[in-house]
Amino acid sequence: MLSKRHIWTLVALALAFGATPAWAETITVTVDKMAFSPAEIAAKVGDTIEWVNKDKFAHTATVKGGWEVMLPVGKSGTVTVEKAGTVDYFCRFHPNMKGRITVTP
Ligand SMILES: [Cu+2]
Repeated sequence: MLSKRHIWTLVALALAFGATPAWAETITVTVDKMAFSPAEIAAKVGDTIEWVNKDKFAHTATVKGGWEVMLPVGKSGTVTVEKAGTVDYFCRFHPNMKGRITVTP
């Protein structure tokens, strides 16, 4: 039989851990007015970057020789960073749109 105290402990654990591991974060980058904002972010290995396109145009987050995330109007896309280093990305449709992710272990 679970006591009230035990139930609250379980609720607290569920809130603390949520759906993803406690150490993994989601970092949101807004895409609007032909720019990534913030343009430079810091992340840790295992974190997820989410781009939310609030612009009137479709965009991408593209790494030369690497991954590409399509960002249609009003949509969002994610990438989970899996290794440490600096990742420079740009928009394939508007190559002057640039962003940088600095990933630490
Ligand atoms: Cu673009």
